[in-house]
Amino acid sequence: MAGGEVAFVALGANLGDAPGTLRGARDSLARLGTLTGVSGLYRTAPVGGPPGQPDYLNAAVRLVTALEADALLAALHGIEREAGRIRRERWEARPLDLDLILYGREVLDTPELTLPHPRAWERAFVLAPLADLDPALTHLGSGETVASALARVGREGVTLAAPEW
Ligand code: PH2
Ligand code: MG
Ligand code: MG
Repeated sequence: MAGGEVAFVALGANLGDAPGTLRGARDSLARLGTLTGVSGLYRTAPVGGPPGQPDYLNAAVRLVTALEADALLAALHGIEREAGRIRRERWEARPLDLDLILYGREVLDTPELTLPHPRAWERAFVLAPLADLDPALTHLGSGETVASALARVGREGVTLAAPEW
């Protein structure tokens, strides 16, 4: 595609000033290319991880970027670190999580990065924001659309907090 590859990035936060952190992250992501879509902001019940975590705020963006997938991933980790993220336990509460869900039509499985994201089509907190961006987007393996995956898993625990943010 002219100007780069189309990437979908999921955003999540459940520690500190989550709305402020997510707005800052959205602005940082915009500097990595061109944002061509921003989902609504969703309040979501935590899935997995240590018990007693606060609710998350989740969103997703579509980004057209000239960065290769590995450089984009490094940039996402840099934005997470700027937001104060320290990686300790898997799925623990965090000020910011940026997950690369899709990078063009790339299929990849390395220790650093799996594309498409292996759990995205099973999680309403990813699918609801993705459905705002492109409900007809298909999974590269199964061909299932975002809309039908969301209907399959259901929207339990996921509510729209703000259409614009
Ligand atoms: N992220 C996780 C684990 N669980 N639950 C919600 N609601 N939202 C998330 O972003 C999330 C989660 C791992 O990254
Ligand atoms: Mg995640
Ligand atoms: Mg992550």
